[in-house]
Amino acid sequence: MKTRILFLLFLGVLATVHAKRPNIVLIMADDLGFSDLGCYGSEIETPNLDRLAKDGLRFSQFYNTAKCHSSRVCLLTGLYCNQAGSNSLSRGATIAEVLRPAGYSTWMAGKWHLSNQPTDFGFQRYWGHLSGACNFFTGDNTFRLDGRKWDIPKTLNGKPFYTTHAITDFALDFLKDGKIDSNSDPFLLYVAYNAPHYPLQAPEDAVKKYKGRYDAGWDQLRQTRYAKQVTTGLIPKKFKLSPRAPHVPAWDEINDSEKAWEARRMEVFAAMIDLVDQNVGRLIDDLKRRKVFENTLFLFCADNGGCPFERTRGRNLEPWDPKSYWTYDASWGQVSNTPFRLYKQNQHEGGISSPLIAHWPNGIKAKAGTITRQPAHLIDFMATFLEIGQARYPKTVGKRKIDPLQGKSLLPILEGKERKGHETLYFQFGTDRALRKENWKLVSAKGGKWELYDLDKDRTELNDLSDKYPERVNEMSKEWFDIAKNKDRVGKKALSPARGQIKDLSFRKDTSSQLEE
Ligand SMILES: [Ca+2]
Repeated sequence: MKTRILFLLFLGVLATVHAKRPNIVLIMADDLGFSDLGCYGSEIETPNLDRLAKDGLRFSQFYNTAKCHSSRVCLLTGLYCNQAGSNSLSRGATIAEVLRPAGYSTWMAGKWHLSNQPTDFGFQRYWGHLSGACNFFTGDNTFRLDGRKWDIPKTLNGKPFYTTHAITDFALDFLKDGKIDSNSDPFLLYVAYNAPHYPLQAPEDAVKKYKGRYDAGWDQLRQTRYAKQVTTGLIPKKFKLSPRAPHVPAWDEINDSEKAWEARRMEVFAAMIDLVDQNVGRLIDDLKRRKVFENTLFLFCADNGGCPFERTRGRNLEPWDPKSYWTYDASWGQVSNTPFRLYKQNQHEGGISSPLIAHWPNGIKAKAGTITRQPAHLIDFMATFLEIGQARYPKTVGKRKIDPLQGKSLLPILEGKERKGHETLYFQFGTDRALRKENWKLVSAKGGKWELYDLDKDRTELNDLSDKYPERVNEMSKEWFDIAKNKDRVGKKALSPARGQIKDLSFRKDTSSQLEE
C-alpha cells in the first residue's frame, strides 16, 4: 500500500514537472541587421519587440552564421552547418525531432530553405515556402501546407496576400487547431519570416508611414543609431563606431535624384520590419488570450546581418507593385549593422551579430530589461530546448547517425547567472572564416589575410593586432583549420589557405538606367 502511495506521489511529481514545461515560440527574421530593432538602436517602430526586451532579456553578443541556410541548420540542429550535413541535415536531429517524442506539438510557419520539407524533419504541421526568397505578394511554386503544394490566392483571410501576414495567419491557425490553452501539452512554434529579405516589397500604407524619414541619409543615421546603442547601454562607449566603408560614398556627395531613390528603398526596408513587429504583436495577443503567454519562452533573432548585394530590377515600379524588385545595398546594409563592419556572408561582427530577445515570465529570473554580454550562438537553442523541454538528444534519427551536440544551454543566462561559455566559437561561410576564443577573434574575409581583434576592447574590429601577435594568429588559425576539416567537414575549397591581402570588397552598382524601362 505504502509503495503504491509513493508511486502515485511520484507520478504526481512527474505530472507537475511536466506541466511546468514551457511552450517555445522561436522567431527568426531574414537579413535583419544588429541595429534594426528599436531596442537595438533603430528608429524603425518595433513596439512589440521592444516591450519583450523591456520585460525580458537582450543579448549583446549573440551570433548567427552570416547566411540564410547555414543559420537555419544551426538553429534547428545545435550543430555547425556542415557538421549537421548542411541542407540535407544528414548528421543532425532537428529541435522538432527531439521535442516531439518528449510530448511537444511541433509546428512551423515561414521560410525553410533546406532539403525536403519541415514535415520530413519532425514538424507535425507546416505552412510556408521552401525557397530562400520569393515575391511577397505573389509567392512562388514552393509553398506547402502540411506537406502538400499550396497555391497563392489573391487574398487570404480578407486581406491581400502578403507573406509576412500569411505566415502569422497560419501560425495562429496552428494554435487554434491545437486548441492551445493553459492545460494543453506544450508546443514548439518556429516562425521564420522572410522579411526584410529582398525583394523590398510592402503594402503602400506601410511604406508611406516612413515617408521622408531617411532623407538625412546613411551617415547621419549610423551616428544616431550608435548614439542610441551607447545611451541604452547596449554598446559600451569604448567600442568606437566603425567608419563609413570605403566602397560607400558619403551621403553629401551623391546627387539629389540618387538621394531620393536611396531614401525610398530604406523606407520600404523599414516598413517590412515594422510589419514583422506588428505580426509579432498578433502572436503575443493570441498567446495572452489563450492564457499561455506567461509560460512561453519567446525568442526573436535574425539569420544574418544587413545584405550588401545590389540586385534591383524594376526600379521604375512602386514597391507595392508585385512586379517590382528592389534591394538596398552596402550603404544601408552598413546602417543595419551599426556599429560593426561588413555584411551578410562575412564573418566580421557586422555579418554574424544578431539581436536576441528572450521573454518568459515564468522562467527568466534575470532582472527585467537586462542586457547580457555573455556570448551565445544559434547552436545553443537545441541545448536550451533539451533542458527546458526535458527531452533527449538522440544518437540516431531514422537512418541518420547524429553528430554529438555542439551547443550549450542558455538557461543559466536566462536565470541571471554566468554560464560556462564556449571555449571556442567557429564560423565559416564560403571563404569567410572566423574563430572566437574568449576575447580574441581571428577573422578573414573572402580568403584574405587573417585579422586579429581583442573584442573586449575593440568589438567593432578597427585595430588589427595580427602583426603584434603572430603566434596567436598561428595557433588560432591552426585550430580553425582543425575544426573546419575534422569537425565541420567542409569541402576542399573552403580549406584553401588564407592569402596575404584583403581582397577589395565592392558592392555598389548604378541602376539608374532602369528608370527608362
Ligand atoms: Ca538571410
